[in-house]
Amino acid sequence: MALFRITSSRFIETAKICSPSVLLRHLSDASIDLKAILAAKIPKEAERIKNFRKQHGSSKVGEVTVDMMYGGMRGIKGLVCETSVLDPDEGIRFRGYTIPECQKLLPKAPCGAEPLPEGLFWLLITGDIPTEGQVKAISKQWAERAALPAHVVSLLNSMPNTVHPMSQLSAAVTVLNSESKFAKAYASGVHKSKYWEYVYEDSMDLIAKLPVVAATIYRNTFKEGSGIGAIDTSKDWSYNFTHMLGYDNPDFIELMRLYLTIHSDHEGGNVSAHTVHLVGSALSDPYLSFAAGMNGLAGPLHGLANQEVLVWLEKIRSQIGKTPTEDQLKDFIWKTLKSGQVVPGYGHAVLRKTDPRYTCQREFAEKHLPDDALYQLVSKVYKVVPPILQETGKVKNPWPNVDAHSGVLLQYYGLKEMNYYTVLFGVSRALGVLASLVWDRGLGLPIERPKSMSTDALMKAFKAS
Ligand code: CMX
Repeated sequence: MALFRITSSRFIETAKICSPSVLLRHLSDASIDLKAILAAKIPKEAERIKNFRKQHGSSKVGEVTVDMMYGGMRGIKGLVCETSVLDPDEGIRFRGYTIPECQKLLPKAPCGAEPLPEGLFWLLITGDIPTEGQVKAISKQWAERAALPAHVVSLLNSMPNTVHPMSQLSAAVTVLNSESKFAKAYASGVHKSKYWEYVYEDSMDLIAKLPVVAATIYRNTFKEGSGIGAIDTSKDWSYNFTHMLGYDNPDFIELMRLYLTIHSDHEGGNVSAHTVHLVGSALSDPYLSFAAGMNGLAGPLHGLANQEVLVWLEKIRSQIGKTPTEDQLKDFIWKTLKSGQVVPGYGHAVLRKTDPRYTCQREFAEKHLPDDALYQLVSKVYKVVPPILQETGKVKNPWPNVDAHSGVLLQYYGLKEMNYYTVLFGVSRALGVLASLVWDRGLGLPIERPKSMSTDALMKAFKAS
């Protein structure tokens, strides 16, 4: 309704002075203005939540047990996240849409088959499936906002290539906060009802700049600092990113569109999403909040698992050979477990079935690289690992997650530097966590501060010792 008001008032104003074709252009200008659309949605949603809290603010959602407190807060429902919901059996839904539904409904590049991540961002931040025009407008904005300030370029160029790409990403994003419009507005005393507008501007800028940062890291670290080329403002985000990395195979660009779409969001409690939300709640600007999230993504139990999977597969190939038998694989997996290590790419804190992000990458492999030897190995591992993890009797989810499949696809297209893989995950994760951050400030969520207890105090509460 509010959106209609914005559109129709502009319509009436311009109706007095414009020809019909100009009127149509004004109408469509309003329909692609993401910030205006959010400006209409945020107060309505804030009002809906206010009324809900008035009625149900003291209703209970669940119980907290002692095991939950010592067990990584698993299962505690203590966060609100609008952008996506993770069902243990079904997997992720982005604003209610499954991955296959997103693949079908979101706009694609000309002649492309995979969704454009710009469309997923629009869906995450507005809740609506975007039109092609809306997605094109986002591609254009991101291309136009992509330039890096000189000090970030010189910081990246001064990094020795022994610094892990995720550390380079985190450092570059941290110092990019010199550009934060939110930090400047806050310092100049902007009213808190306006915070979200500056967080939105920073988020759009940061998403636009991330591929340039990430491609610079890649070319500096692995390709002897051989430049990244220019952004083409008529092309989409993934096209430009893949080209800046130095690749132009159209199938690889399609893979990147899929990759950057499916890694974007996994509801609110995972380490990277939760960290961005938590740090943002202190009103740290989006650059600082996102950098903090990237430091969490860089952990081997979270995003770095995509690197670990490739390291582990390479160990199999070097120790056993390129086509191990099932029995040889079983021995190797048991050896991994008995040496106190995890099988990377398997298991999940919430999922209890094969991750649909794994499945859609498997489908991509079936379509584009069915005979690839490494893909054959990944498929064999998929057959052999789950029964073994089940046999341990302790692993709650023996099935593969997203990280078990992403590396093999990148290897196939020539991006073989496995310690770069988590950076790609990070670029995608920006879409979800920054969409959420805009809403966090739009809804005026307070600083996050759960209560902790000492073991002594807990024991006292239950008269235990
Ligand atoms: N290999 C070996 N052991 C595993 C395992 C795996 N893949 N997954 C779980 N376990 C073990 C746990 O280490 C734990 O052992 P202890 O009781 O000895 O501490 C036990 O099984 C129970 O763990 P769980 O409840 O099943 O799993 P958690 O919720 O604690 O942890 C996760 C989830 C993802 C950290 C874990 O499954 C794991 O370490 N997997 C491998 C790393 C990985 O692929 N991470 C990527 C996840 C997706 C992402 O965030 O990108």
